[in-house]
Amino acid sequence: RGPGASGGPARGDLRVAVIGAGMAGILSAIKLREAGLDFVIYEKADRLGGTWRENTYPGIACDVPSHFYSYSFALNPEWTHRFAPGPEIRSYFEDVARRFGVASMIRYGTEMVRCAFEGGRWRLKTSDGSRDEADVVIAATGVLHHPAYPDIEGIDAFAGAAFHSARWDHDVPLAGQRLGVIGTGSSAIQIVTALVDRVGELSLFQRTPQWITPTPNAPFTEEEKAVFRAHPEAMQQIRQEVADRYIAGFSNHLSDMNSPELLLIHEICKTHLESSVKDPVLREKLRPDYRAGCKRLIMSAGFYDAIQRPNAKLVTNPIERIEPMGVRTRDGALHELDVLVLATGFRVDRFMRPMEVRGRGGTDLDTAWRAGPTAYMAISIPDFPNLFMLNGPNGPVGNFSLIDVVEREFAYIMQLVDQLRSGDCREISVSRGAMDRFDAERREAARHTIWASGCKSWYLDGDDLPTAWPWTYDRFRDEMRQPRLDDFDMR
Ligand code: N01
Repeated sequence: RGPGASGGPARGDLRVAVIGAGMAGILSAIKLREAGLDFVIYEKADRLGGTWRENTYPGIACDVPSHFYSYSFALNPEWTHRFAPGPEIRSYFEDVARRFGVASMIRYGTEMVRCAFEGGRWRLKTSDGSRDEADVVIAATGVLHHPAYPDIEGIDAFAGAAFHSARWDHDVPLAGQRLGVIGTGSSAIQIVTALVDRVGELSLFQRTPQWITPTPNAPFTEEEKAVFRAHPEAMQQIRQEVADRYIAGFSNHLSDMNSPELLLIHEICKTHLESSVKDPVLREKLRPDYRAGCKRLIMSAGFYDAIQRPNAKLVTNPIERIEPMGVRTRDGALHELDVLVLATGFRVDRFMRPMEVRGRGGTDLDTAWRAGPTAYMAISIPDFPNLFMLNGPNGPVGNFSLIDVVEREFAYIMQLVDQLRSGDCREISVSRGAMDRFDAERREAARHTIWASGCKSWYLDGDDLPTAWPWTYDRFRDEMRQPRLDDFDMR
C-alpha cells in the first residue's frame, strides 16, 4: 500500500494481540492470518474452546442449529445432531484452528493481566510476568465467562460435593445419588434433562419459572451427512434458511415487546407447558408470570418430561440456607442431597476484566465503565485506541448464532484496522460524542425491548435496563457492513 490520505506511511508491520482462544479468538486468528498481519493469541487456559472448554456439564448442547453455529467458511458435514452437543463443538473449534494453521499461534497458560496504551502502542503484561507489545488489541474474552455464585447462607457447610455448572467435577459419581440443582436457566434445564434418569433423586430448586420452546433434536442420518460431504452447498443452504428464519421470526422482533411474532412465541410456549404437564399443581408452579422471551428463551424437548419423572421434585419454596445434609427451604423442610449443582449463571458485567486496561492518558477501564460496561457498536470505547472487542457490551446476544455476530464484528474491525494499515491514522477509537449519542439512543430503544417487559434476567444492568443490542438484527447487519468513520476519533 502507498501512503494514506493523511500522508502517513502505510504500515504493513502492524502487530495484533488477540486475547482469548475461544470461538471469537480463533475466528480473529484465521482472518488476521488471511490478511497477512503479524499476530499472537493469548489464552489463559491450556486448551482452546472458550465457553465450550469451560462448560462440560452433562447434557450440554448449543441451542442454535449446528450449521448456523459454524463458521461460514468452515461448514461441518459431520455434525451428529441438529443441535450439536458441547464436546463436539469444542472438537470442531480445535479442528478448525488446526486446519487453518492458527493453533500453533496460541500461547497457552498465559493470562493477560495488563494492557496499557503508552507511547502509541499497547504494552502488555501476562501472568507469568512476560511482556509484549502490540499496535492493536482484540479482546475476544467472552461474555458468559465468570461464574456467579449465589449468596446463600451455609453454602460452604455442605457435606457432599458442590460445584458450579461451569466447573463440573466429573470425578463425582452420580449414579443413584440425590442430586440438587439450583437455578432454572439454560444450563440447569439441560442438566436436569440429561441426569434425571441417572441419579437416584433429583431436586430442582426454582426461584423463577422459565418459558420453554419445544425443540426436538434429531440426529443427522448417515445419508444426510454423505450429502453434506458431497455437496457443501446443501449445508450453506440450511445455514441461510435457519438464519433467515431466526431473523424474520425472532431476532428482528426482540426490539418491540408488542410484536405479533413474540406474542406467537409466547403462545407456543404456553401450549407446550399446558400440553406437556399433566398435574395442574406442578403446571402452575412451572408457569412464568412474565412474557416469553423476557428471559432468554429456553429450548428443550425433554425438560417437562424430566421434571415429571417419579424421582424428580420441583422445589419452589425459597431457599433459606444450605446445611451439611442438604438445602433447607423457608417452609422448614430439609431437602437431603449428596451432590449440589449451582447452575446460577455468570457475572456478565466483567467482559475482559479482571485484566487491568489503561487507555490514552492512563484512563482505566474500571473508571470508564463505572456506570456499567458500554461500547459503541459493541466494539469500541472512547480513549481506548486500537482496542476492539468481539461480543462486547451492547451487542446482540439473544438466541442467535454468536458466530454470525462475531464474523460481522470482525469484518467491521478489519476496516478500522485498515485505517491504521493505510497510514491514514495511528490511533482510532470511537469519539466521545458518538459514544454518548449511541448510548443515549441505545438506552431509549432498550425500554421497548422484550427484555424490559417485566422480569429479572442477566440481560439487565444495575438499573434494570437491558444492555443487549436493542434494535433489529437487520440494523446490526447494516451497521457492521461499514464503519461510519465520522464517528471515530482518528489521530
Ligand atoms: O444461567 P442463567 P445459565 N437462589 O443466568 C438462578 C447461555 N447458555 O448458566 O431466574 C436461587 O440463565 C436464577 O434464578 P432467577 C445462555 O445465553 C446457553 O443457565 O434469577 N436461584 C436462574 O434460574 C444462557 O441464558 C446454553 O430467579 C438462583 C439461574 O440461577 C446463559 O448461558 C446453555 C440464585 C441462572 O440462570 C446463562 O445460562 C447454557 C439464588 N441465589 C447456557 N442465583 C445453550 O446454548 C441465581 N439463581 C443451550
